[in-house]
Amino acid sequence: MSFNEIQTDFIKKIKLPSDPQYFYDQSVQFGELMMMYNCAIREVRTKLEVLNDELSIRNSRNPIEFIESRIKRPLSIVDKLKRYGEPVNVESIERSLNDVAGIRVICPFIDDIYSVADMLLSQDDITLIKKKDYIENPKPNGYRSLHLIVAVPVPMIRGHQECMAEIQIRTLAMDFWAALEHQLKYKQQIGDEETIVAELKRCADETSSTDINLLALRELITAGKEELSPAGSDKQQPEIKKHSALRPSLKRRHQY
Ligand code: 0O2
Repeated sequence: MSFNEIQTDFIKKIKLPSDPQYFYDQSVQFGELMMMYNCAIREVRTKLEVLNDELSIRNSRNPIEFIESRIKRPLSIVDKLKRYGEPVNVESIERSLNDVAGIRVICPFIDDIYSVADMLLSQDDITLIKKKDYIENPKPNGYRSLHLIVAVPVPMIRGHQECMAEIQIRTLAMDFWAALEHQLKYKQQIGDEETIVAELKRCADETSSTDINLLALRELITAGKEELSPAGSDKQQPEIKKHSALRPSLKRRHQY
C-alpha cells in the first residue's frame, strides 16, 4: 500500500475531511466560536449575579441559589446537527444551534424563577428569541423548567457579536429531579420502561407539590414576620451585611 493510500484509509477511518486546509480552517473557526460562547456565558452569568445582589437587597433574601454553566460537548453538537439534518460544520453550529452556551439558574422558590427571568429580560442588551415554559406545561415525563433562548452581545475586537445562549431556570426541587432523571433515564433505552417512566413521573409530580407547599409556607412565615415586626423598623439592614458578590452558594457548582 502506498503512503497516499494509507493516508486516505486513515482519513476515512477517523472520518476527517480529506482536504487538510478545510480541516485546519474549520478547527480554527471552531476554537473561535467556542471562545465566543464562553464569553456569552460570562456576560449572562455576570448579569445574573448582579441581579441576584440587587434582588436580595430589595426582597431581603436571595432569589438565586446557584448558577451552573457549560459549553455543549463536541459530540453532542455533532449529534444534534445530524438530528436536525444539518451539515456538520462551524457555519451550521452558529446558524442552527441555540444551546451551545448553556446557563442553568437554580432558585429556591417557583416565583423566584419568574422574577429572575423578568429582570434578566428587561435588560436593554438581552433579546428573547424563544421561551419554553415547562413549568406551565411540563413534559410528559414530568420535566419542569423555564427555558429561555436569548441573544446576548459579546464585545469582540471587531465589534459586538450577537451570540445565542440557552438559560434554564428551575427550583432546587426541579433540579434535584432533573439531575436524577438525567442519570437514570434521559435519552436511554432501559428495561421495564413503562414502570420506570411512571415512577419518575410520580416523583416529578410529588416534587412539584413540595415546591408549591414550600412557597405557601414561605408566604405564611413572611406574613407572620410582618405582623411581629414593629412598624418603621429598618428590615433591610441585616440583609445588607449578608450581601456579597462572592456568596458561597453562587460558587458551589460551576458546570453541568
Ligand atoms: P444536555 O446534556 O443537557 O446538553 P429543540 O431546541 O426544541 O430542538 P431541545 O434542544 O431538546 O429541542 O430543547 P429543550 O426541550 O428545550 O431541551 C433542552 C435541554 O433541556 C436539554 O439539553 C436538557 O438539558 C434539558 N431537558 C429537556 N428535557 C429534559 C428531560 O426530560 N429530562 C432532563 N433531565 N433534562 C431535560 P440536551 O442538549 O438534550 O442535553
